[in-house]
Amino acid sequence: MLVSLAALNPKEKAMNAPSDLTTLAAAVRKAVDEVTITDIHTHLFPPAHGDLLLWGIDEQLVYHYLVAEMFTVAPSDLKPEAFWKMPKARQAELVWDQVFLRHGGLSEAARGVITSLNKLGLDASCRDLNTIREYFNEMTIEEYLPKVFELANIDYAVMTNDPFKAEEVAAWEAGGECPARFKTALRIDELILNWPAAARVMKAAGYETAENPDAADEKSFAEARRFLSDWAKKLDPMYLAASMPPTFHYPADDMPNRVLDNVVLPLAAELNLPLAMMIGVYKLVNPALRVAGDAVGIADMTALIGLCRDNPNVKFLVTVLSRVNQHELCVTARKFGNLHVFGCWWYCNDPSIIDEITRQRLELLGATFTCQHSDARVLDQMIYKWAHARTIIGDVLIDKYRDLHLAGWRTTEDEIRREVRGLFGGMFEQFLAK
Ligand code: RAT
Ligand code: ZN
Repeated sequence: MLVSLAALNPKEKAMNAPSDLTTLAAAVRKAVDEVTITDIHTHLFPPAHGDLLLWGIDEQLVYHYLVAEMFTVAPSDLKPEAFWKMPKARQAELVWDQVFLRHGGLSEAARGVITSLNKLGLDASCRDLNTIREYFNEMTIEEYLPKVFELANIDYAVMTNDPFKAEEVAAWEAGGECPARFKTALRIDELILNWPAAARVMKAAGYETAENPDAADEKSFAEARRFLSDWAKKLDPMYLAASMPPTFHYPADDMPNRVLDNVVLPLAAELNLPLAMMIGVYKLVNPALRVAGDAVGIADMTALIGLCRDNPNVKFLVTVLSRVNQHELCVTARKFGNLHVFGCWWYCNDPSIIDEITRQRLELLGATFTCQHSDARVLDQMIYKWAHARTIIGDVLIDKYRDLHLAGWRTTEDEIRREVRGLFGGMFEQFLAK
């Protein structure tokens, strides 16, 4: 007769746990390989949003991570201004030539393209971009979208939906279906960091917001709350989100703080919507590179302490860009139950850093955080970002379960699967439900 593990008492459970390190490691690897992932932060869009949803080999090659890399080796007569004017196919060819053919494709972003092609069944070793393009030319998004989600084994991906971007607003206004595979997040960088521009957008949409920060009074803030709340009704977002510069301080006497205190935080509390903050980006340090021109800086983590402490009724989802800030982030999360740590963001999404950060987080927080998000801008990237993440995070977890086993604890396969799902999306959902 089959005995359900759930029906066993704790001692019986432990007796059913893997008893040697090889079986334990195999159970952890299997759990990580098979877990269904919730991708909590991406830049993808529903197919109904047309060109906003990027996919295919040329889009993969012009990913800003690779464009920045290409410019580190491109001939000096290739100027960014000229590059941006080229057709996308030509830009992609330049990246293929410079990054892969001439310089070996060793970076994480370059390897990622190869992993995605490989998992799709394509042979990148042919080195012929046109042959690879044929596969995508024959593909429709209706076929491709489910294929990618299935290959990556993702239940749903959270988008980044910016009500301050005209093209995104137009796409929502045009209606069209949003598949259940996509959930929304309301992006509000502009509101927090560039009040005059945000006020102009809100005003044009019929809200009475004064552009001049000095003239922004309670009326303007109430209108901004109404704007956000109307968008929240329209999109039903999972959270509000913004990326912040390393120079962000809280509390402080500046406009971002006034907007946070008068608009964002009260609304987040009222709607029980977490505020996702991605902290540590210096935008456009090299403006000519456009979206590829952002850099990293060490942030003031007392700002996060202030936010969590002074706003106990608001939940914060936080990731930081600087490797230096990772340890402080973990310690802060140990102090505040309204803070959930997620992802190895952007310049931290590299195997060596994911390995280090994930170990540190497990050691300080246990399996209570969200270990990764893809940040995919191109649909195909979900394939490699998650394939690579599964491998590294699996390696780390095998070590951590081994250490625990050697200390004398016995973990069942059910428990391993529970914790792994928690790390790959379950804890995020639990935090949201808090
Ligand atoms: O990681 C990235 O692709 C960045 O360009 C940003 O999009 C960042 O993730 C963000 O959401 O601001
Ligand atoms: Zn992002």
